Amino acid sequence: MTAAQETSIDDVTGSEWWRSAVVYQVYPRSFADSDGDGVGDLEGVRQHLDHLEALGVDVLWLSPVYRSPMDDNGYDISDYQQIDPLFGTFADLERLLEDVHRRGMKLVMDLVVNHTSDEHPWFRESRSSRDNPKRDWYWWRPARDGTVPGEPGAEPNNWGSFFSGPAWEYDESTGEYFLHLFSRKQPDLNWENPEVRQAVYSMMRWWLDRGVDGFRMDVINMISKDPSLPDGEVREGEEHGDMGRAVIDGPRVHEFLAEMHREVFAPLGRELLLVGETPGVTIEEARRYTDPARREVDMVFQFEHVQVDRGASKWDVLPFDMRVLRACLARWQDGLAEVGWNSLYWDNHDQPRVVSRFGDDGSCRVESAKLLATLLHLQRGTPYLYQGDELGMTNFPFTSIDQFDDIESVNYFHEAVAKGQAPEEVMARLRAMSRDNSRTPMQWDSSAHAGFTTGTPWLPVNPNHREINAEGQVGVPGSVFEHHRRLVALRHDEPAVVHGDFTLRLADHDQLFAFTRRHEATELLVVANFSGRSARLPAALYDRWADAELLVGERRDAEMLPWESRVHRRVRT
Ligand code: TEU
Repeated sequence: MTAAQETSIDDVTGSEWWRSAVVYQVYPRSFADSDGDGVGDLEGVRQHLDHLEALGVDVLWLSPVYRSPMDDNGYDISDYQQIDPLFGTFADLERLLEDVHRRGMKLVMDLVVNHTSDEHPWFRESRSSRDNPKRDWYWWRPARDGTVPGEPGAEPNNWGSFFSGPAWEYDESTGEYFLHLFSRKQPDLNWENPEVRQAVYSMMRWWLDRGVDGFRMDVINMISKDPSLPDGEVREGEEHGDMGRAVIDGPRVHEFLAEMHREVFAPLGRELLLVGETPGVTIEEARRYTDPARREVDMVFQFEHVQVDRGASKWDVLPFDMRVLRACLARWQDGLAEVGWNSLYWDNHDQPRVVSRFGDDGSCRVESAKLLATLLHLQRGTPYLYQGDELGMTNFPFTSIDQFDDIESVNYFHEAVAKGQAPEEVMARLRAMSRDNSRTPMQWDSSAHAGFTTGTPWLPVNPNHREINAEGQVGVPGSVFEHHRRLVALRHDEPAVVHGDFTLRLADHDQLFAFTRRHEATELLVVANFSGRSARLPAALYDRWADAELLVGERRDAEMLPWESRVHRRVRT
């Protein structure tokens, strides 16, 4: 544990330590393979904790490692209290947890309780017969009146699944449909049923009793559905209705989260990190979820900033406009300034790589990766780094649908081609937006499989790993890695980064993304030339800051180079 880490976590005492923490997300399948089977595992994570410690991060968020048929790579859980053999054993998890704690870091697990796998014993019982005691643990409904069960259009309502097709699956043996917002192997749990909630809470206590330090809660704002399950609006060109408001931030969601906090977390009195993944959440709702006085969660993942370059669906790719992104982020900074707290992220296992998406993954890859890092780490909120962000990893040059693994991408490809769309056009959208872009193996070195495995990687390694890898960056001045390390240290050393209020500057500038953070006598200026052309700093801003201390960046010129970013500090005496 570094001295900086020792002070920082404790300078925000007690239950809100996470305000000065930095979280690192590991997608176990793609991080490091210790047994040569081509798939990452827990021992692989443990063997690379030095990398996280060198970066200075405080928390490791582990995407699911529980027993799963892997229909959605672990987000379909068949046993919450068992480790899937693909990732190792429970002893491996315990060793990892012990090692993480010994290094002064914390471990947050992924909690996937909006749905289970259809191979989970709860669902096996539920589908066994209409009068099984667990029937109401899931959402079962008869076919729509006047239809032939099992026939297209007979689904109880017109909702479409996030992974293409209808959100209902017909079960021949019991003659009813079950709801699945995601894949048909991910049936939704019925949180209206208190037995379901109690079963989930006891499972959470089981993990907390074993020392984990919190949860990232998967699609937690979808657990409360409008019990009337109304049809959704069918947008033009769409086959199915949009479940939207009937499942997102539903009528009892805050009641359920307050109950969970009261029954699971409050009795422990421990310093946990509770982050909710909340697609479609609004600022108003985010304030309700994260207001400490309401005792629900500490922060949420909002999605507006990762939807600025798409239309109604993620595959409806639109040109990226920095000004739209800047305005969106400033809105969330202002919206949660008084109440609540932001989680800050560019990437995760569901998003394409940000340097390819919002930056320049060509000649200015390093500069643009650093700029994106500066803007992420210096906002008000808790930063989340996704494995590979710290190296400036890019999207993968997919050439064939056979290279894809992600159920969302593969289903979309076949659905779109079946609708007559040109395969090459669909491939272009997948190259831009597919989740597999961020799931390619971690690039540890320039060897054959980037040091990820001695076997055959489950997903191809990005050919640019020869240039982009940890071995070539850790300890190397000017690297993207060292830039992230500097920014993490700044959050630990400079209270203004944690507590400072946020004020957007140059709100109408076409190229510059600038804001100040002010805390007590300290003011920070963050200014970034978010474009591939040089940009001149307006005199008013330049004259005021040019001679201030330069915390991040090498240059003080009024002219900013393409993708250049700087952080200045001024302390009023
Ligand atoms: O993601 C929910 C979610 O919002 C994403 O599915 C998103 O809609 C989509 O991927 C954007 O392309 C969570 C998990 O992060 C994701 O990996 C799972 O597939 C999903 O829930 C179901 O558990």
